[in-house]
Amino acid sequence: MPAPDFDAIIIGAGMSGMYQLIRLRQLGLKARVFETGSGVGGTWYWNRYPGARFDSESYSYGFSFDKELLQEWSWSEHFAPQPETERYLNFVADKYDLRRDIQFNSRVTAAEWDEASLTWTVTLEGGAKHSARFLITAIGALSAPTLPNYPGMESFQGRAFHTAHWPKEPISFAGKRVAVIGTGATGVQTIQEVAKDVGHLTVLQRTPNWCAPLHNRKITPEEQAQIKASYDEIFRRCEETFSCFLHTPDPRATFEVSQAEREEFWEKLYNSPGFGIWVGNFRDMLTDRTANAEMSAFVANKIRQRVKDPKVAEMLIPTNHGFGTRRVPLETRYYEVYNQPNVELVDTRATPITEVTPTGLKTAEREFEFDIIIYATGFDALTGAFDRIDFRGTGGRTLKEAWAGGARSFVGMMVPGFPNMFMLLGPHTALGNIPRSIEYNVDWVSRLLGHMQAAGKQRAEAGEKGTAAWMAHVMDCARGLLSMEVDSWMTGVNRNVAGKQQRVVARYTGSAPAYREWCEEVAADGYREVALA
Ligand code: NA7
Repeated sequence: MPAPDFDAIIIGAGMSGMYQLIRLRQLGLKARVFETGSGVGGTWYWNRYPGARFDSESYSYGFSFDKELLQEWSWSEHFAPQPETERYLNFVADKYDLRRDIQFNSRVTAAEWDEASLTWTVTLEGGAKHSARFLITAIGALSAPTLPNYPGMESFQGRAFHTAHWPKEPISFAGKRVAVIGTGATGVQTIQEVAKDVGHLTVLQRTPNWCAPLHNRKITPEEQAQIKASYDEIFRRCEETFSCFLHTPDPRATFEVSQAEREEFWEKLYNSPGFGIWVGNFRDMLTDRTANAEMSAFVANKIRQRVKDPKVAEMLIPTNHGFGTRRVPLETRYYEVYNQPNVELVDTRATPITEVTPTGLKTAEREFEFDIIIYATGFDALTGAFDRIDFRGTGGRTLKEAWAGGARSFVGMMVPGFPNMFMLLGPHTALGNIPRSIEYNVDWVSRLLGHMQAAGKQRAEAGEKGTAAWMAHVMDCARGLLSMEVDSWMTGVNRNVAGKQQRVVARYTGSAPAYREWCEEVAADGYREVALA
């Protein structure tokens, strides 16, 4: 039997694929990364839309595995913009000479397991095939963009972009009539940036989201020195918190304190940088309906104070879900955009978009003319990137078949029936501050591969029993969460995708420490739940 081309194939050269490549090299494994784009960075390569930036503190987001790298790189802002992050990831690629093992402009379309040779064969668009003993998916959790299905979309004569497929050349909005469809985290960042110099902006909003101020600013030289001296502490903090951010729930329950104390706390959170208002709030804010309603009322009043036209303010206040039950977009003068005379907010729930025309689009009541249409319409999240590749495991069974009743995984990283395949950020890994989850996933997979090397094992497959126990834990964690009662990518709903209309337990909602504890027990127990041969 011919030897496979590589020890391991990694799909994707975003942060997961890059770090995994570094770790595989340390194990002495010959690896090849296939990447659709022409550069490294994944999310930070594709999402070059205006205003794209971190909502995690920059210094909590970068790679933590190399102390030298931490000292070499200086973030310029507390929440870095996309161009800087893309530069950072290219800096990392240069430092570790990663590109020699990455094949760019190479989209993986299929991956098939062969039991006789214990190899995966990966097919690229264009037909080239490559084989490896191990297959590692580093394809992202929010990486398969989705568009609406309006009639006439192809007929539009102006320029139209999905935010995740933004062109590399600069786009000018000056004097242009621009539409933004979608008001999630991406739409909000885009809108506040485009509004700065647009001719006229129309925001087409189907569901308003609860947004909160980001409070970004430049990092001063003194802060820079302080940050570089505190990296151990910063990452220790990320390891301890619920979702790996610098913020974590307050131990108090909402009604344990007086109304005055509550207001004061919320005021402080509203005026503090980052995700504290979402993940550093009272511990029952996302589980207790009354507590959540109080918090929502607090934020609704902030919106009313910031938006001059009371009718527009009411349109921007969510009525079908409470604060924090969907991903909270962080903003910088987002609400003030609606005070500009050249900005209009259209409620597409009241008057749905019926078609795109060569010159703009139509709603049930009006016709609009645009030069540019921006689709900030989100992603087929969590499983979408997997659905786009034809994975075939033992007996030729496809991953789609295996997941027909909903995604099933063992600790988010393995799937029974798919031996020697490891998922980084697969369904049911801890999410939160994503690079922290990535580093943990990569380290866990790498340790398992090291264990296999040492034990002379060739084949690893997640067992049914361990998978069932893990999935039961995933389901348990989701019980009682108000977010489970709301449609969003976090509950697996995307109305632009067939088969994604129903809410499911799409992600792991326990804490990152609890996730790691489970995974560590598996490792400490000699990977008993993984069949090694
Ligand atoms: P999201 O959060 O999924 O937001 C997508 C937005 O697009 C949301 O406002 C949708 O409205 C809207 N949308 C989607 N399809 C349509 C159609 N057909 N018509 C009108 N409006 C539509 O994606 P983002 O990119 O903002 O953020 C995803 C994550 O990436 C984010 O949480 C960060 O963690 C990074 P809806 O709410 O469904 O009514």
